[in-house]
Amino acid sequence: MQHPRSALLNVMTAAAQKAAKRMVRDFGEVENLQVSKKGPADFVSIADKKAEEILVKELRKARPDYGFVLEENGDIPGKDTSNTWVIDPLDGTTNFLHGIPHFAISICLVRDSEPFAGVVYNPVQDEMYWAEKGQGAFLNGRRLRVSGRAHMAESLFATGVPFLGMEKDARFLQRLESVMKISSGIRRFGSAALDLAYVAAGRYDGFWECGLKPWDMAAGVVLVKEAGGYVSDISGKSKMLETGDVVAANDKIHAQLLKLVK
Ligand code: 2AM
Ligand code: CA
Repeated sequence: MQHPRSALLNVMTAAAQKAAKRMVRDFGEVENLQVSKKGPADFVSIADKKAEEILVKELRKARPDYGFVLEENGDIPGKDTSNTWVIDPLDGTTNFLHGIPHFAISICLVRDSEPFAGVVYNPVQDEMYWAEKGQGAFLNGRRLRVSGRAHMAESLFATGVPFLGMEKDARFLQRLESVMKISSGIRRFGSAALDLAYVAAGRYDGFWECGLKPWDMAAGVVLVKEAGGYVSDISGKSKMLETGDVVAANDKIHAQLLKLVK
């Protein structure tokens, strides 16, 4: 039996599914463009914008007064100032661009400055993650719970490797070294939204990344919290969306991970 989903989450998952249809078709096209001289970059940026348009159209139909914070088109204020959609139409763009099937649509409803409901959808694997404050986190209808691992030595982590000079490389390398020395391994899959969803699903025991944008992480933050995990910024506070830094883990590992990356 599927767990009943709120009207709000139905709106969000339906919008994600609609945008995904075209995105999957476009992804098929990208694979053909790899060998072309110009490469698929322009094509991908059009696919990205189109997905965002579909999401805005669908969400606006259902909730006409809510505003938007968009990766591609910036901020669109709404009449209702306490509800804002924070959207990344394509998280994992570099993967998409290179024909690697690991990317997602990320939609978050931020209510009164707090991530309230989140949807992360990986259309290639047809994995739909959703969560709403106080209602739990789910993957395709199955209830999610963060992992129960309590020791760093058995824990698997995800992170983001700085690109194009973002974040001080030295600081990143220190963090990487301190975690890799005592953990079971570190992955870099290239989609912060999916990294957080994987923490919620208990696949990763923890994840940290610095220099993110609100749309990379807002939906994933709801997923991790509703799956019983902890999320903070790099100094242990709750200013993830403002600082762009996120440390997410199961309830037993979070404090240990935070100590290493602080
Ligand atoms: P994006 O795919 O929407 O750009 C991975 O480190 C995270 O950083 C992803 O959520 C990714 O979101 C973001 N990011 C932004 N610019 C990036 C880049 N040039 N290379 C890799 N990731 C990037
Ligand atoms: Ca992103």
